[in-house]
Amino acid sequence: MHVIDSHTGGEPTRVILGGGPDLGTGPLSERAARLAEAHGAFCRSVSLEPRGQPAMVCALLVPPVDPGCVAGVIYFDAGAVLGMCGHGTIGLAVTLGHLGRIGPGRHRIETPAGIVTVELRDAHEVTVTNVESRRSETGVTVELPGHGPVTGDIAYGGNWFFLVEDSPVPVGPERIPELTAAAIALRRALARRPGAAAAPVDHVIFYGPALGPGAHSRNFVLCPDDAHDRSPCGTGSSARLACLAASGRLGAGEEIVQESIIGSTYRLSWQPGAAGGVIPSITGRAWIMAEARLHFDPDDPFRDGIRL
Ligand code: PYC
Repeated sequence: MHVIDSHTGGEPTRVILGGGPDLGTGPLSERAARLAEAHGAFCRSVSLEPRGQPAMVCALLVPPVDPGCVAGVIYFDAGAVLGMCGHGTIGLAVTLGHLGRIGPGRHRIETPAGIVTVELRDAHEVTVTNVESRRSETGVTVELPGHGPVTGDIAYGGNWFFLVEDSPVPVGPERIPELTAAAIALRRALARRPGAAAAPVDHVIFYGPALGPGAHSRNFVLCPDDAHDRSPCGTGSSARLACLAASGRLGAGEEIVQESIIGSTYRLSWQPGAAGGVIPSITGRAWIMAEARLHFDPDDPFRDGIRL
């Protein structure tokens, strides 16, 4: 299996160029559902240790339905198949540029959540124009054992997020174990809410004060596999833009800088969407790290990955 690894603001993306499962044809949302239902062992074998690493997000290239797209892609981590992935799309654009498959300029990419646009600005910098994003609920309060009530918004940015502005744990790299435990407990509590199936939250974001000059805030993002995003999270930033726009705190075209838990940054802005939400723009930088062929020896006791 031929893969190229990159990182976007510290968050890894493994682009699978060939050798993945046959998902048939049809809409990418259906092919993504097939991947989730029938190929869990494949997803874990590529993303988990020893071949992968805890934060790994994989990008399986598939033929797009729309001939105007340069690629179709289905993202997954060890815990879930994702609707979209912002850092992964930045990594994918840089990888396609590295391969000479795209040049500088704008290109369309098909994902299970819809068609997104990438603008490859140079070898590293990419702006993603994401699918329309929206806040679905505001002021949702859930009980977090050991901390008390925690209030946040539920929003869609290509994946579903619970966004907590008043973090129950200070947002800093030295608090990652507590942030992770709190976010997992909140996600569990949210899953028990009536109506949870309509907005199946699998990512949780806590916000705290930015450390860098000029940045809007710093975040901690819990992903479906319980790893935290090292980047500011593209789909999470899209959900954040939808919340800021809905509460009148950020106007169309205004730009903010979002910091990740490790201090890497995205530049963010939005334009009005056709359905009343926002069309997010996310600008970030990615670097190629490795090009490899993965081997799956039938005698390898850890061929399908190590589940800790
Ligand atoms: O950048 O959208 C993102 C993302 C989702 C999960 C990890 N990164």
